[in-house]
Amino acid sequence: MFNCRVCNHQIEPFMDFGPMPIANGFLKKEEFAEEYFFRMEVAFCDHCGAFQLVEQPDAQRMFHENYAFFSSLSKHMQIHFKAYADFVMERFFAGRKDPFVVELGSNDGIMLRNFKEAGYRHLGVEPSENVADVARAQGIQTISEFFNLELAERLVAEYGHADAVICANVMCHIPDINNVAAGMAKLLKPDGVLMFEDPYLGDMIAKTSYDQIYDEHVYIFSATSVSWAFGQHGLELIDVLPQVTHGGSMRYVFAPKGSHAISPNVAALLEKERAQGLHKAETYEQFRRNCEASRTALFGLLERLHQEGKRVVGYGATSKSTTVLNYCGIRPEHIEFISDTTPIKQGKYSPGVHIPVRPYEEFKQNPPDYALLFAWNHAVEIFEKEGAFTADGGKWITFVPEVRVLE
Ligand code: DWN
Ligand code: ZN
Repeated sequence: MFNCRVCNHQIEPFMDFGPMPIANGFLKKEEFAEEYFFRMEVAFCDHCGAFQLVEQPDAQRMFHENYAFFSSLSKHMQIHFKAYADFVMERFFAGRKDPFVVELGSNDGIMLRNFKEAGYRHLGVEPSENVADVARAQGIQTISEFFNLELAERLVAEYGHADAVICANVMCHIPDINNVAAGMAKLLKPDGVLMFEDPYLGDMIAKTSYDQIYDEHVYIFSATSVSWAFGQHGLELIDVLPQVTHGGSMRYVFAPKGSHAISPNVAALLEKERAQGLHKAETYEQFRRNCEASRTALFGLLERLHQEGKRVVGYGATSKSTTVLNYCGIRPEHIEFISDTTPIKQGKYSPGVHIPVRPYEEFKQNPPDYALLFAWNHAVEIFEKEGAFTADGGKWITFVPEVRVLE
């Protein structure tokens, strides 16, 4: 038993992924002996609807001066964040006098650069110094701190209240959601808006995309769970907008209660979540069985290809791949290397199972028989540029929504 992180009710974990390393903790050989592991179990709270990790490593172990994820490496994500920024400016900034936007977890400035270019007052809050430095180098105002109620009070004193507080792929990383929600409510103007988007529970359940679960993702949200959590802090859900990013995400828009009209999208999504059974323990039991079947199928396929002497290379050393590799018991003999375009990951080894990560050029120069698509959420962008691999007889292995070789 443990206490729900959101509402404090006693809940029982329903699934144990076993010992897991830090998902973005790509490491050197000499660091193998010291590698940190935690027990990754997940629980669903039938009181507030929160799907959550039972244990999460300390934030400093995950987000630090060597954080290995740079948002701007994906062209499609650059386009996505421009559209997100346009949505905020067009729908909420029109007619406002000198609006001020604060982004939490602003990474390398991929979203805020759009506000900067449009001449709006902006501030990024990004705890990982190395990615924040990339933003600062482009003139995007960024501070490197963890956001909480105390920081919100300091920001109000220094910059005034915000017209919009925005984030993407950040809220689901923050365990003390109550403190952060209180801080966001404090930072907002009485008619301000708060919005965030994160991987969506409904998609994860429907696609058995269990690789969304790793140390950094302490929650996988639904409209039901976020409206409960933020409702405790005087905020109400005024709109929801599904996104294709990260394999199926949801953008939630909140505002101080009574300050904005509520879109009919909200009631429709809450109803859809009930119809999907997101409020029922049985749904999560079935999800666990689906994950186990997916694990058996992927391991079986890689084992067979290994015995047949085929070369398999991983495509994209994602955080998500750490869950897949460790949960499925995949070993270096199954996967020759993982190709990735991020310089800080190259020359290192994947967390836990220690498969080498190599520059993309090695994939191009010596294409394998099979590419295991760990970055499946970027499939459209990747298939666009890998036509030659497929044309030359290369095959793709995917595991979402089911394990299969794409012909
Ligand atoms: O929530 C999070 C999301 C936003 O980003 C974080 N917790 C960490 C991270 O998760 P991820 O590592 O699973 O994200 P991606 O975007 O799926 O990672 C893609 C990886 O693949 C990057 O390392 C870059 C690489 N890549 C590549 O080598 N070639 C990506 C593309 C599109 C490519 O063509
Ligand atoms: Zn709860």
